[in-house]
Amino acid sequence: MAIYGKQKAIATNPAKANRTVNFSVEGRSTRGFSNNYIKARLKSAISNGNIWPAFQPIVSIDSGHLAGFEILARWTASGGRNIPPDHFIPLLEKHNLIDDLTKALIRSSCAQARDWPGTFFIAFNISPCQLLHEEMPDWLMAEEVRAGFPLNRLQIEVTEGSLHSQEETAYATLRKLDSLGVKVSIDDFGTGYSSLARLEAFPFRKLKIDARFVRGLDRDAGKRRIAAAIIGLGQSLGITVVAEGVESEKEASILSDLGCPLGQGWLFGAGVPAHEAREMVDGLGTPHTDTPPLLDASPFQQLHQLRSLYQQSPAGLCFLDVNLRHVRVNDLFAKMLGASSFQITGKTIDEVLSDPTLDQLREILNAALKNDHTPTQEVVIAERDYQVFVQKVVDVGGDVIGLSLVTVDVTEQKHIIRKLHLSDAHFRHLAEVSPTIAWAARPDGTVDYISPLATDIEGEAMQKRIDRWYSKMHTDDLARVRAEWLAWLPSVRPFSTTFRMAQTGGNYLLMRSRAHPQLDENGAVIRWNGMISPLIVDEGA
Ligand code: G
Ligand code: G
Ligand code: MN
Repeated sequence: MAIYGKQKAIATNPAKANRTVNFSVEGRSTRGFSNNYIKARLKSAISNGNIWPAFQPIVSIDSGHLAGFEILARWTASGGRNIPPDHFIPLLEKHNLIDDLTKALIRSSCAQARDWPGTFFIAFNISPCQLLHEEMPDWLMAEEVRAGFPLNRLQIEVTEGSLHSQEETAYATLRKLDSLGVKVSIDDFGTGYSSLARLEAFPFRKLKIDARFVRGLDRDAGKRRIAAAIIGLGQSLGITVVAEGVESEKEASILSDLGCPLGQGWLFGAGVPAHEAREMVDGLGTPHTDTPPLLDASPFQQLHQLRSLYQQSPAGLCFLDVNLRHVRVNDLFAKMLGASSFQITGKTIDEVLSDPTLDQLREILNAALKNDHTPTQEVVIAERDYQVFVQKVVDVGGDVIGLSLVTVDVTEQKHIIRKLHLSDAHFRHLAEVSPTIAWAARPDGTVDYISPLATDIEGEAMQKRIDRWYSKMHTDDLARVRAEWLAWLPSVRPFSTTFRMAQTGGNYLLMRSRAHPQLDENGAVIRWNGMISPLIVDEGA
């Protein structure tokens, strides 16, 4: 993505900014001049190179590699003043000079670009009226051959609106160009008249998304959806898509996520003179082809891939929109609700569930819409246990569009776990009835270790455990045992005593506690190691 930063936006857009200014040529209003005078000035501006080709790069959105250039006519008038194309193009059209401009632009740009390395294309804008002359493809080809630039790297851009009048003639011209290997792009797609009919009427090779759907699409979900739809349309029809007017990294990154292969705009570079374009060729590197492979499957393919994934999944799958309506469910999910997927699709959870499950699920789902991560939930539906994984789904711009649910039937596992719990409780009970506890004491008789019981709290501090043990001893025995023990210490011989230990339920169990002194080489006590066990069991053994 760092590549995007290379070509910094430098240009302003005079054509769009000065739209209300009167037509003017070389700084003077065209009003009051004779047509002949104006035509002569326009003619000389073309022939003496005051109108010149600016090269704007079109790059692969993912890699930043150069795919080609769009040639934009620029008029630098006396004193370095720029006359916007929106002003002079209509004049050239009116005075029948637009073909002269195109020829001059081809001559100049192709002759220069011919020797640059790479296989980048060059695209020219063609005015509507130019398509109405049958011989147009012939002179275009002648200019191209003369300039020595390969015809298959030549492209032309036509706006949708340009095809409105005398369409049959225009289409005949386009078909002829296509048969000569000139790729025809549809420019400013989405702004013109009846775009989809155009796509059907002629096999365009490129589709340029108008900048109005691109600029700010990171902040506007509406633009994003339109851009996504146009990109999907291009993918479905196998037409390369170019996003125009890309100005920020954010826009580029979203376009890339949407699967748009090519981009054009100030982020990648504004229109520049030939010598600067030459540097771009070195700086940006050329991709292998000007049409990167469509790695993102067409929406058509994606749909069918998703469908088969959905159906083959060993888990229940469901996509809910933000109104908690079932947009798509698989058979397993439907089965969980005791219905067919057909019966559930389109319905809200309120329409397919009842309380208390509905209440529980609604709470889980509403929380999931607000939070990024939702813990796994357990839900009981029709006396079966399910684990429900909920994930909020956001579009590439971060807008929440729904929830994805995965459900796993854990009834059998729960059954096994319940059994384990039962046997665990049984074991705990046994351990309590028949405990064998290890303990240890320092040479002075202070007990500083007692082994845990199954019923003990995990991670509990040792002193707490010891205190709890003392609290279980019958109060009458506690003082006696302590006295016996302290009196016994100096003997340095095995110790044995009995006491009553409280059981849950209020009974007492008679226990025996024994201890052995552990001695060092001088016969001094290092530790006392003891064992407590029920007297009955002990005696029986
Ligand atoms: O960058 P810019 O301001 O150049 O473009 C303004 C408009 O002028 C755009 O719609 C562009 O397509 C058009 N334009 C630029 N160069 C040419 C050209 O050589 N021929 C035609 N017909 N239109 C052009
Ligand atoms: O109509 P067409 O797409 O041919 O015109 C291209 C126009 O868009 C030119 O006027 C060109 O200068 C302008 N342009 C190119 N890149 C950008 C951009 O990133 N932002 C804006 N605002 N205009 C751009
Ligand atoms: Mn264009």
